[in-house]
Amino acid sequence: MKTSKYPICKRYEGNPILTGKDFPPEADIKNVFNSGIVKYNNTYIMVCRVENSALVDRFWIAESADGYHFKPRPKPVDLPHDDPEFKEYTCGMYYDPRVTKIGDVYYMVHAAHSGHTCRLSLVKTGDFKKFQWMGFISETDNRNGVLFPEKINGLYARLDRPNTGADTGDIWVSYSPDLIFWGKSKCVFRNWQGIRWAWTKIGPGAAPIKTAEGWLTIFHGVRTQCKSHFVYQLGVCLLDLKNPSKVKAMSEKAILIPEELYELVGQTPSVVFTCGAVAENNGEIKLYYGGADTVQCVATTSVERLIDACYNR
Ligand code: BMA
Repeated sequence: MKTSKYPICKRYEGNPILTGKDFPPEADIKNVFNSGIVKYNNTYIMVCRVENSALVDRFWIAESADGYHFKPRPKPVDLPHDDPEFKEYTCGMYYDPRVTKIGDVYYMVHAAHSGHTCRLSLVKTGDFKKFQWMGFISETDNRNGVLFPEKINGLYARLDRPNTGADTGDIWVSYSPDLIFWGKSKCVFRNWQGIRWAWTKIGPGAAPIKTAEGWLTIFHGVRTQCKSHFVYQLGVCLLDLKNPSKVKAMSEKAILIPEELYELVGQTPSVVFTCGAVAENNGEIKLYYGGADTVQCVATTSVERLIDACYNR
């Protein structure tokens, strides 16, 4: 295997950037991780996944001017807890929001969990003050979905991970004329294709970033270690711009693996998991990720470095 002297991702020395202690004490937040992120009017808006000690999940917005120091708003996002359909399929559990800007609208695909297992659900906002729930956009057994930032061949597009068996799954692409009805689904790649460290399951992470080389796509890959526990790492690939079911290149190596204490120790040990990244105008990428399902972290890399990684340079 070829090796580069440059690390692919550099962890921020102030990690973790958010923990439960940063939220108002009365909210009793224990864990904050796997948050969505987007830049809105020069402010970094993080849609945090937070959990309290009763294991109730909420989305809670935290804002930052520099992408590293975040201040949570006084209250969590108000999603329609009382909508009968929303209630039937969420039982108070919704998580892993992935935010994508399409035109002037910000869409958030997230997992919603109930006795019916997990479905993808869609929320939209124009200003991060009012949120509109648009409905469920998958059947059960699908918990990782992310929208592309623009239509492809006239249709909205998304990557997701329908489970293809007990605790296994591959990355698929689907298309939609209206973001609600999805079809033309194709498998993009399977958990054993191209990478040796993700034989259990793979799923999309951050919204794909458009580059001249293709859609730069950061994903998670999971392996079952010693038959007992999952290890979650992050990988990167380039998908064809016009036909994202085609993988143009993929890094053999993981771009981030659990190594620091805050990634190895927590409510789920050995997990780095991303729901979002910000690509800056100068080519830098801030990659936001959850550590051990407990804390929120960030690392930096660049479009150029990730494209090199995809070609194993
Ligand atoms: C996945 C998701 C993530 C979580 C990860 C590791 O299936 O549920 O929310 O971070 O497992 O536990």
